[in-house]
Amino acid sequence: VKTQQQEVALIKVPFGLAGARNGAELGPDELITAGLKREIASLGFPLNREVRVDCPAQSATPLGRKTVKYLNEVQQVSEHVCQEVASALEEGAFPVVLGGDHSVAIGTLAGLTAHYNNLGVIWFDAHADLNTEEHSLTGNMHGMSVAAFLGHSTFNLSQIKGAGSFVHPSNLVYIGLRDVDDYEKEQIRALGIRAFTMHDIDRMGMQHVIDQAMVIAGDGTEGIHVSFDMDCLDPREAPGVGTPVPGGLSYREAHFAMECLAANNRVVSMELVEVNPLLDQNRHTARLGVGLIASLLGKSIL
Ligand code: EXY
Ligand code: MN
Ligand code: MN
Ligand code: MN
Repeated sequence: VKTQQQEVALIKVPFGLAGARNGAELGPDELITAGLKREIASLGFPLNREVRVDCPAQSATPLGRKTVKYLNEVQQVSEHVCQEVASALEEGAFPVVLGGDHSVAIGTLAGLTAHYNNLGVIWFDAHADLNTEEHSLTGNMHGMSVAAFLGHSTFNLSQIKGAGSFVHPSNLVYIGLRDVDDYEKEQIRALGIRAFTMHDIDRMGMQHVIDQAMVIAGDGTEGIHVSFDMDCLDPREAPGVGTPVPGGLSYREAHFAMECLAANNRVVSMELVEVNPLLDQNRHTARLGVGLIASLLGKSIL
């Protein structure tokens, strides 16, 4: 369990241009309104900083299919997120990055790799986010973040000022996959990435999955980053996401995973993305997100 003295750096990234629908840019404020700071304070963590990364508004970038949308905007936001994450880590804080669509992970990983030479990543998602500019069927960059930090897309960590080296695919683990493009399936096989799909979770249970995930992401690394896309949850639990896919994690499976990760002192940062208040019902998804962050930070039932 993390020491209660460690500071939490809250990094809000109200950026939604790389997603499939409008609304993810409202995610950080929604999570704050749903009580995130109260939860963090009641767990005893002082705030290292609470920053809001300046995010560009919609521009005139062409929106044609197979065109990468908003590349310049993603690059600009990634550099700002990178600086905040790296500076929080220098001060010994635990970054909690609030999206925004999942492209914000590119900046988070840039900042993390600036600090850690070898990093493990546990990626909770219905999707693999492993497309490149040429292979994406939508041009939405939230579906390309993993390719960017592995170094497989043209736009990748090496184009972000201050970023460190690429993450090694053997230290990446997926949990919750159920909507994967053909190209992404080929890549997962070719790179030997460990992926626990919904089928695997059904078969072996979350306890076994999370135990293995911590071993893989922790193997030879200096820390583990948890990237949590709210669409890993079943849409009945988390309706407020831009790209819902039926058949996802239950409330308890997701919380149990976070509780197990909290008990592992290798976790060095977390991000929670793709909360879309415009599609939510009664702030349900944001409240669930707050509960999951609290569980990862060590909140227990008793
Ligand atoms: N694979 C699809 C695409 O590349 O557009 C869907 C990606 C959805 C990505 C969401 C954030 O996880
Ligand atoms: Mn500083
Ligand atoms: Mn995602
Ligand atoms: Mn997703």
